[in-house]
Amino acid sequence: MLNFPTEQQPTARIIFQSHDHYQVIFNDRSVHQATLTGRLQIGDDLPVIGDFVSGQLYDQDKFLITALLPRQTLLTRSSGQQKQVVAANITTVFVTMSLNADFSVSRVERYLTLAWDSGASPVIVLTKADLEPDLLAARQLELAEIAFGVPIITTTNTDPTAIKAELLAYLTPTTTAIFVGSSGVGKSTLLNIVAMQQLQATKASRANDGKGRHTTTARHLYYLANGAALIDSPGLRGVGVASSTTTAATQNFPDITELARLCRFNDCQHRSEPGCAVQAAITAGSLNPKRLTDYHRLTREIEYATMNSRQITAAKIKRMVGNKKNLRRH
Ligand SMILES: Nc1nc2c(ncn2[C@@H]2O[C@H](COP(=O)(O)OP(=O)(O)OP(=O)(O)O)[C@@H](O)[C@H]2O)c(=O)[nH]1
Ligand SMILES: [Mg+2]
Ligand SMILES: [Zn+2]
Repeated sequence: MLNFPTEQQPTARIIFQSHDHYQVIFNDRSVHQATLTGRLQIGDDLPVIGDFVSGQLYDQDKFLITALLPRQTLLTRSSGQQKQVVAANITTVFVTMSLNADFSVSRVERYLTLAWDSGASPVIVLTKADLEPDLLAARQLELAEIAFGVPIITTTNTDPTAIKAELLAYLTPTTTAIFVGSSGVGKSTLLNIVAMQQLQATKASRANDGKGRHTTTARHLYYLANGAALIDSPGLRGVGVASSTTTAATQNFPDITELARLCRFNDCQHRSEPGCAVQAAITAGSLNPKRLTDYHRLTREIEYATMNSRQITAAKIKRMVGNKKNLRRH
């Protein structure tokens, strides 16, 4: 039996969604195709993967979703100006990154922000440790500097026993975890290992640049034997941190917003990201650095205004240490 909320009506959990086609799982682990009632279809809050819903069975095995049950957490990301809902009721976010081509501390930081913002707890998973054994210690250290108590797990697919032990420590019967990270880092590989069956296809990365092939194309939630739920997701192209800062920033800093369109990353924070057009303009003397300082102050204030106290403390510590790290570099 799964840990479902009890309701008057039958309760189910969304394990897959593609446009208006849903799949749900019942407490007895039976899986059904599902659709939304008209009222839900036109509402603001569309059910997403991980949501608990109530409704009715019809036609023997089809499920009509009539209500969305309250969410404990909501994982979102921003894509350009838009906020996208990734999944609901996530308790643990496995921020997955490979030790080789994909390694980026700033990307991990962005994922950690997404996870904290959602109300879930992050765990950093450093994969493919076998590929660059000489780099392992240095990379673990780099991550430890920004992790702040967030656990860091290191995995290699040649040691499934260790992977199971490490990941299952975070996969209790009340957990709903999700793998996030770039394509090809080994998310589906990890899922298959902890589930001890070939649930998801995996594919070798491209030989020339080591980039993934976007093998997984949709999110899918699986229940493990112990009752933990685990979502595999496609590699995300960019990690946008959704926030209400965008509008305010656009209004007050048209010069920076204009330049930002030329930054390499569309979620560039204009701090030390490579290919940052705002930093380049400052270096070239065409933008007064004070503009950027003011811009950062504004975005930080808005961020704080929307954070809870735990997040504010975490953000302050991160900022303090970020500064120290920069000092050391100079
Ligand atoms: N050497 C090595 N290869 C690994 C490891 N983990 C996964 N791989 C390989 O990396 C490739 C990509 O793995 P996937 O699990 O498909 O990656 P993914 O993150 O699910 O990729 P998308 O579905 O595209 O987002 C496969 O060929 C895996 O066998 C590891 O620890 N070491
Ligand atoms: Mg995959
Ligand atoms: Zn930038």
